Amino acid sequence: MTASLDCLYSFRRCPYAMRARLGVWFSGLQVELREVTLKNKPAQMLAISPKGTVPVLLLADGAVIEESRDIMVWALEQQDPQGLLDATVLDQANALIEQNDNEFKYWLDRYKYADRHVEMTQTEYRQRGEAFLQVLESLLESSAYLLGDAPTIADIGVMPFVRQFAHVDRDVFGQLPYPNLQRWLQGWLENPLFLQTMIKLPVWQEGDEVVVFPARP
Ligand SMILES: N[C@@H](CCC(=O)N[C@@H](CS)C(=O)NCC(=O)O)C(=O)O
Repeated sequence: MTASLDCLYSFRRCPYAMRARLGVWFSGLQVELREVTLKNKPAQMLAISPKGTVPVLLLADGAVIEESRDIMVWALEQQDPQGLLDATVLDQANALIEQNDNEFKYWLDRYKYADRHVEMTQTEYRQRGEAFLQVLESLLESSAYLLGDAPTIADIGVMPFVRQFAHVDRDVFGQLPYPNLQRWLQGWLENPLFLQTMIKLPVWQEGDEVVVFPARP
């Protein structure tokens, strides 16, 4: 039965892979999960997606989806029991994900690896990234999630990146004036469903037993 599962190549700590796993989790679907290491990507993954980034989803019919955003949408368009693709806020959700991917990620990388980008100081990089955090903070002032009282694709699409930003220096993040964002992030980090998407797996090798994700009773 598992032979027909769609197959997700993933890397536990990659924020793009996290959002893909969250999309699958919220859809209620199950996939085969293959944990990879970026230093030694499996030939099977590179054969279907030569650009060599994770996540990559190989569908049972042979089609390949190689962008994390498309994987979230693919999963949720099939099944969306919690309404993450809520049509009334979808444009806003897409705009937030675009700002995350095109702008925030740029400053996040420089904040995280400031020693490799000497044009500005780490503090300046952090402050540039905070422009996006301020947008999120103002949204979270009036609701539990970014676009209302329930999670949407915007929450799962940006949360792994905010998490990474916070983890650059947790003390600094804790002192920033974003109490609602901190509450929202903490809620995700403690959420059993998120912990389930962060389960540690051995690196996949041909011939391994299939790992079904998420494991559902
Ligand atoms: N646009 C891609 C970006 C994915 C991406 O850049 N993933 C990183 C890991 S977080 C990666 O695979 N990098 C390749 C490498 O480090 O060799 C997506 O959304 O899926």
